[in-house]
Amino acid sequence: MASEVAAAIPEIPVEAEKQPHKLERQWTFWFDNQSKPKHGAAWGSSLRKGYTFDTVEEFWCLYNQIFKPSNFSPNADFHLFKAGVEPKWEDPECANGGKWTVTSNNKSDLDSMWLQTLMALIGEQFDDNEEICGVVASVRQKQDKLSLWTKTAANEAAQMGIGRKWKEVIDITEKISYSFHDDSRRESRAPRSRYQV
Ligand code: MGP
Repeated sequence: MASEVAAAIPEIPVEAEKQPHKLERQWTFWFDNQSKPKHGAAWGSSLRKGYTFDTVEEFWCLYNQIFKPSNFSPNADFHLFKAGVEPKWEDPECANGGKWTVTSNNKSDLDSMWLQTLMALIGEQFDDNEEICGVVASVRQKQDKLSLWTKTAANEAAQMGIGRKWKEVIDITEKISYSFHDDSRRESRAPRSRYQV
């Protein structure tokens, strides 16, 4: 009996077992530690490119060692963006874009929403993957925040689809709002909400 069972199990070549699991594309982690801003420093002067990866194994290693929000200090921002796209309004992929934002009063909610979002991004779970730029986790004293950046703010249908899917991914039912980077550039106050889902 034991030999029949053994015979039924296909032999996996040792080399194949060791192959890392490739992702659809390369992604980059970034961080911005604004906890000690230099006086008069321009926005983005503390933004640093972290690591670029393209395997599941590298992702877990980076996530576990560094990129968990509960490890983050107050006022830090952490980003996961497609490789080649900078987490700035000035980047050509982001320039005409905007962001969905969800706030959180609870550190463990932020941890879990961040992880679910990262997995959905690297697993290419959004129908309109080409519309996605990346995600930012902002750790703040008053209220933490996650923002999902997308490429073509004026494309309402695409943004609504992404917003709905994101709510499913992070498992929330409350309304979330979408703002245009263009409005953020022009208005010093919180930019107005253009779409809600
Ligand atoms: P924000 O994205 O609204 O940050 O930008 P947050 O986290 O809501 O605010 P905080 O006070 O809690 O940190 C806040 C300000 O940062 C903006 O009004 C801009 O002055 C500057 N800023 C933010 N971003 C994302 C950019 C950017 O991409 N480019 C430039 N030039 N400035 C930015």
